[in-house]
Amino acid sequence: MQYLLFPLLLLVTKVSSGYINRHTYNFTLAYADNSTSVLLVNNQFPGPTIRVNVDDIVVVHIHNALHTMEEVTIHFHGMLQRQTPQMDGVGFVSQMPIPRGRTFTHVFQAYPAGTHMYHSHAGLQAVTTFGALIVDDPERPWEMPEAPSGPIAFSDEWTGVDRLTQEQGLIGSPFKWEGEPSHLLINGQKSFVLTLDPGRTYLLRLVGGTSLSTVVFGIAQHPMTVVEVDGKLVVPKKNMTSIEIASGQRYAVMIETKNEYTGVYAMQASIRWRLAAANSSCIGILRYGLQSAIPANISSLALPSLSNETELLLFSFNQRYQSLLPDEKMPPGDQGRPDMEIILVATQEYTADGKGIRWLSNNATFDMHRLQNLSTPLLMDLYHGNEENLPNDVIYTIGSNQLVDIVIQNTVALNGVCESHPMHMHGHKFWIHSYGTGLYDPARNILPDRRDPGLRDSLMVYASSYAYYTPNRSVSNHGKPCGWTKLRMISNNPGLWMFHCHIGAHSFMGMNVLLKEDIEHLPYDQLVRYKWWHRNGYMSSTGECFDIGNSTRESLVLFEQRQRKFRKQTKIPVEYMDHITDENVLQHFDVFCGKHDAAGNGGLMRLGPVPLFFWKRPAQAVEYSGISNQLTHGDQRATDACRYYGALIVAALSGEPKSALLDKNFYENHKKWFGNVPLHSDIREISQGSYDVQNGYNDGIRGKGFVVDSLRAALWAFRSDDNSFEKGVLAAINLGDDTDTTAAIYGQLAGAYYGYSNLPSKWTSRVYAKE
Ligand SMILES: [Cu+2]
Repeated sequence: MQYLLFPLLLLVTKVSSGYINRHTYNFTLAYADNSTSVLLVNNQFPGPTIRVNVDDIVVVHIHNALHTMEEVTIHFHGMLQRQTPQMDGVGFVSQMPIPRGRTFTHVFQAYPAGTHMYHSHAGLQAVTTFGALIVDDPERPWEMPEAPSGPIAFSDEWTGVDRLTQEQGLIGSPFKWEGEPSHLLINGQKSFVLTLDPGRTYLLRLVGGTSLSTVVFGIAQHPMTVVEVDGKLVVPKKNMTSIEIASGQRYAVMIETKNEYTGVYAMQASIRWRLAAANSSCIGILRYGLQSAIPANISSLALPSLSNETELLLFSFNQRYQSLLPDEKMPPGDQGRPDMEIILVATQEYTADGKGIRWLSNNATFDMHRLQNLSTPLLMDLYHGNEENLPNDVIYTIGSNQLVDIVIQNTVALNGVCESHPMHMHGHKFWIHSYGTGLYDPARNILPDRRDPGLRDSLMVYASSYAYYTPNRSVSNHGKPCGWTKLRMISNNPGLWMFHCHIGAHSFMGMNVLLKEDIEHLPYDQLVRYKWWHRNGYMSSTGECFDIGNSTRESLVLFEQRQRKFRKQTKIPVEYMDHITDENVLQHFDVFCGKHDAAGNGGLMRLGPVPLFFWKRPAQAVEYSGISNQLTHGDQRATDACRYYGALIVAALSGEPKSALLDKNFYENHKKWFGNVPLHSDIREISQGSYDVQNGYNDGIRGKGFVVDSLRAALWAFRSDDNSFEKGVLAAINLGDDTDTTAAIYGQLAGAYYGYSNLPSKWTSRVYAKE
């Protein structure tokens, strides 16, 4: 019975070529008509649904078309952003917020499959700036149809209050509460009508797009079977008359429509866990086909029976959703214990002036205003080895591939009420290890309280005491412990990740922390991406790999062979093979796939991103420039050409004049960057000026595929371009032979030196797929 779901899933064996599709979406963010604060995606509410297959590449151009100074970002909620933490959409953390008139392009792999969402991660914009993101798994399709109208998204709405005024009040002195929502909405409507056929089984996707409200949802006489939670398959939970859906949570449920020609039933979403919201609910209609007439007085319809708070809490504590898939089970730890435990005590306190209010985690508040003076996002700072801007009181550093437990300890707020908090984790799924009332005890609350909890990315920290309905509430209870939740996760995704309350107001008032997770450069990851490019056209401007050199191709084929062998030895599941980040594991993998005599220019022509990434850390830039080459080309001359050229690009970015770049003592002048490791004599000769000749081709300069020739030719073009990028490119091309590569090598240094604005616009405007 437990594995009832399997007959419902078509388990298809993999026959495809592994072709990865690329999907492009254009999102324009602008205010709704006649509003200066209701922010919409493409003038739709909810925003357009993104729907792709698992592992597809998703490209989303986010354009800020606001006429005010308000900035925006979009977070893809539920996407793990493996190897793309810079695409997570958190302003000042993973990227700079997008200012007026500008566009930010997200490129990421759709993973994992399931029901997800996207929403603004700035201020309270997400009240109206969100939409569903559905990732299908073609190898595991649902056998039943989905509602033709698409996912069902819940949201709350404030009428008559301006969002910007709400934001000011929440962090102002004195504090002013945003107020309870005026309505709940289903798919943006007060009385949404869901039309289904009778006598069928449907899959409904439910998306918690609320900003404040936790809702409980049901359909009269249509019990639900929950099959997916936060995008992960769970052991089907049958006969649910109502489901709790907190902000940021997603569910997929099956319902059966009855065998009757016409039928009209009430759906209802009601607010839970808020004092002032007892009578706030939203009624929708389920009808069987257009032939079913909706009664004029819909209040005559019988309502579904929805769980109250006590029932919801007991359900979560005692009837946890469980993982369906065997490889998604929670590790037991060493005698129950993780490698690392973090306890976050959430408190609400007055600001120093006694008038403002903030949420704190372990006595530190993290509202985004703390970061507003940054000019680079924190993730970029970390990549550059610059830690001086990090808000260290809210950052928790975790090592690679650790079993990490995080406990969120709830406490009574300033008004004497314990609130419930739907917490959301970026970049990871986790297991809900245990729940408790009162105070967490690290010495006693060691073992999980349920078997095989499901993986998810959101959890509730309940008010298990001092809830709003507790009699004799008193502000003197402020700070008392009132319940906790413990999650367990594996730190297997390098990046800088938010963990925060998903209630918009609470996050805005500082209820956020950051997890900093091991973000060193991994040559293995670089090879994986080359492999994807070779096989699937990953990041190619045309969507496919065109023009690959022999050495590079042979190296990538060898890499795939080594991956297969490594898989057999380590028993790592195939779907994890491209995402290994554990350096302890990777030290047993030989990433140098280049032949010893491969001295072509393949490593040099693609070098640019490496020095650009590391330019603030020159020694690493030079070292990784060499390693980057060795992945596919084993000849020392090719490696040293890349080390030298990488150093030149770093020097150009650092503002050194052309005379310093072309100085015959460049190596001596930057010896530290090279770790005192000398250059091969052929490359040293070039660095000492062998390219410095008048007549190019007639003086022996050749644009050949041999790396020594290419390097010399590119530097000759740079030396003789009269400070004109256009002239330099043409000179490189006119040498003949491997024309495009010589020009590409020239362009890396010249582009870094002259800057984008000095490239000929007649060229930049015509770059293929430049967005
Ligand atoms: Cu909260």
